[in-house]
Amino acid sequence: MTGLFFKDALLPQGWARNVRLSIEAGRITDIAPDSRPEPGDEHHALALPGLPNLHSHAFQRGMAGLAEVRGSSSDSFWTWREVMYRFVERMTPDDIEAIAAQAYVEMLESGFTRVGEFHYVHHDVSGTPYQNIAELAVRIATASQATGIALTLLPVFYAHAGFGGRAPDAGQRRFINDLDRFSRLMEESRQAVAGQPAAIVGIAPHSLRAVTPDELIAIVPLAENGPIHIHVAEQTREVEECLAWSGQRPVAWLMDHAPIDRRWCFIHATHTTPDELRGMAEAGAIAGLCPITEANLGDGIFNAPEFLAHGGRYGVGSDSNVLIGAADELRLLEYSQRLGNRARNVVTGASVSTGRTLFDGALAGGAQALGAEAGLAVGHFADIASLETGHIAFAGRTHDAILDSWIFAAGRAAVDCVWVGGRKVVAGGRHHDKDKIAARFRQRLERLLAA
Ligand code: NGQ
Ligand code: ZN
Repeated sequence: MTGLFFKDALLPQGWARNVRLSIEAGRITDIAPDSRPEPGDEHHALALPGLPNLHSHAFQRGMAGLAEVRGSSSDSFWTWREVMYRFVERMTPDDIEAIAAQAYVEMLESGFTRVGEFHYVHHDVSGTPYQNIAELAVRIATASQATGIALTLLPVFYAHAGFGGRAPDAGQRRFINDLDRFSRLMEESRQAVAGQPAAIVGIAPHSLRAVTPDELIAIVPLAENGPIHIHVAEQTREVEECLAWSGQRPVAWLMDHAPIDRRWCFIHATHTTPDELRGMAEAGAIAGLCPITEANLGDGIFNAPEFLAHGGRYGVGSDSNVLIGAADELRLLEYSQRLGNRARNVVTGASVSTGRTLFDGALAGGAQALGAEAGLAVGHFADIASLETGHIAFAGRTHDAILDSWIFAAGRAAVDCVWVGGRKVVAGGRHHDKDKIAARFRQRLERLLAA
């Protein structure tokens, strides 16, 4: 049994003082506010629940900063994708494992405790399955286990290059499966995480560009009770192509043709109509927002005011991992709304802290999207981030003002310790295996980029 004692903690019912958490076998077995520390307890200042990162392509951490040169004409999401495909062509399983571990260390150090890995690079460089068809899922699982981040693995079904079942491009050969091979991949992916008690498996049809309607309906049962994630309406070109193909916009098409419910997470949902947003909100689907990547790729701005007016739920994801940070995603979510709406305190309600609203929203929505529990409660995994209350940004602040100051004025540097499933993986802002994982990442990248 481990005892953790916090001077302040954010519990589901709100802030509490002098909170003693008891942890057994990775789970919280008791929460005692207004208590005293017991001998042997670890003492910390302020506990937050760890945040879920609902959307990651871990391997893309390796190309962060390598797509920031404009081509001869104008650059776009689609030219970025060409650069990304060229990077995918070279990675070995060891590269992918090393890059994923580095990304997961950075997530943990920033206060994320679970990652939704939208995992779509499946095959070798020639497009041939590895001997274990889920070899690269095994590598993702190994990286999550080694770093300690809890994993929601979302094996991706990818079969086509565009609407109407267009044949895949050469650059997509490492992603492609038919239905048979995908169901084997799902079985082996479940095996890959079998040793991790907190792991959850869902599925991810990559996008409406990559699956046909029949394929989409056929794979839904493979999720069993797990989450279902799909990229949707990130780019206006996708909306135009979907309209040309079906007469409907992508979110509207999904609402009409797929069994959308609370298990679903719509990644991006950037280009939507008010009706589409109302449909998503009423179905209980999560909007999976990835503000840093959406800014980096020039996607556009999510219509948060409309979605929130219908009670829509959202979470945040680090997606391309060009920059990894829990506070950073929440900050840019709010800032993009301020810029787009020329207003302040947008993703919030009246007279409440915006930081608190963003945090609570991303915690609940992210947990729902990853099939996980939200918050510090008895029976839940002990997934906790503590803040360094001595950080200058927190001078004179308490409670919600600390959250606001963390998100808007401090960021990663103010994260102190992180526990996942009761295991302390970050102390003093540093992951316990940071140096070794960083050295391996550096070595793999030097080799990859020299080739
Ligand atoms: C991906 N990433 O699968 O990595 C996508 C780009 C696509 C983002 N959408 C590829 N951010 O959508 O075709
Ligand atoms: Zn994505």
